[in-house]
Amino acid sequence: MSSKSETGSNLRVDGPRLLQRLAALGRIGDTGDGGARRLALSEEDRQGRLWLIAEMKAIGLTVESDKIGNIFGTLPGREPGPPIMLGSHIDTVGTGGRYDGAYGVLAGLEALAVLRDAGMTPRHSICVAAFTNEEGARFQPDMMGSCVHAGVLSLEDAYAAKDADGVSVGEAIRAIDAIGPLEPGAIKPRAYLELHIEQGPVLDSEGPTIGAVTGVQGIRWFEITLEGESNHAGTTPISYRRDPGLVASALNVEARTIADSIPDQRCTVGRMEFTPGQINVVPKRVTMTLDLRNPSDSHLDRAETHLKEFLAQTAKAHAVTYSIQETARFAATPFDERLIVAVEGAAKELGHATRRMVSGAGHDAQLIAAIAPAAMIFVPSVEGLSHNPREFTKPDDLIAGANVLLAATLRLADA
Ligand code: HGY
Ligand code: MN
Ligand code: MN
Repeated sequence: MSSKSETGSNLRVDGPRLLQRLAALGRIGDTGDGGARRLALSEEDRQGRLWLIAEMKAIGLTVESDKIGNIFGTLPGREPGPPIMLGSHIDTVGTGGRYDGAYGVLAGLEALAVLRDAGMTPRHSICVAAFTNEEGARFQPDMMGSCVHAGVLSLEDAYAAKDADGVSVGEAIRAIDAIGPLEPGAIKPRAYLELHIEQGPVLDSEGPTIGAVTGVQGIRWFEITLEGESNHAGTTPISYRRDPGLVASALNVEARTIADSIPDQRCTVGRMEFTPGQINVVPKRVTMTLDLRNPSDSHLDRAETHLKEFLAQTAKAHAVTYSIQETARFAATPFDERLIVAVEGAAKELGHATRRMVSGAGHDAQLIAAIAPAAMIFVPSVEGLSHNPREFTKPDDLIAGANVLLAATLRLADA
């Protein structure tokens, strides 16, 4: 590290500048209740992208983007070769907060701004990535941009994914002019570090401030369409009914029963839509989603098998037909031990205790781990809230996490 201060170990982020950028990005797609809504490839996402690119350029980074719209800002190193990559995402769910994703991208940006301000050129290049459609709220699968970057999803299949209105990723990405020239996966990182809010209650309720994340649990998403027969709510005897709403509701209850009976199992029915959705009509159709998660893939297999068998039996008993489409499948993913140790060492250097933990939420790091050593750093989410406008992390914790990211990055950037 050629610089005024040889190791950079005395460097700290500019806290107010980081908080100011977080607030500025949070105003893009501001939902007026403390949250933000920047659904992937929406107008708000377009504005967020343009803002981020301007911030990257203002710091003097080399800015590039690829054909799925992933954005990369790079601080060149003294030596040629693959960069250390930091990053996360700037898209949100529909009722999102201001920290999920944005924090990791902007803390990465802040780390590079600090190096720039200090006149430091790291041995290896350092790049900050903002991956397209991490959330999967509008287009499935989630982590779409990092899936394409890691080569586990083709650009064609990504472009073909459609939202609830039938708009494809290909149409939406063109509409916001977010297609870049780089081929997917063009920037192969030497290592990947992602700073993120925990989005769960562990650090907030038990401490400490810094989580050294050892991996991400497995994820499986399904979209289920159930077909019955619409009929009069008053004249149709129960024995005549073919009610998809009953089967959907029974599946939701069974999902909770399974979650309570398999260790570390989480099941969520996030959406259940009735058609025609009128008070006096037995529903014709129900579309619903199922989100299964577990740190153990074999436990996930058990939950998936059980719920599919339950669905088949219950649908048959009520003469309801159905189709089930898998929209995401990610194996439980361990992170790189050397990087986890670097995170723990960086935190210790800054006087922070750490705890090792598995991530409950999916993250881009889960995919980048397939092509490079990867790890994550967590900071507390107050009350464990996330995917909720009340998502909040204390400024001191945001700054502490960003300093740990900076210190860990400096260790890797000169290794
Ligand atoms: O669903 C997830 O865990 C992530 O927020 N996409
Ligand atoms: Mn996220
Ligand atoms: Mn999220």
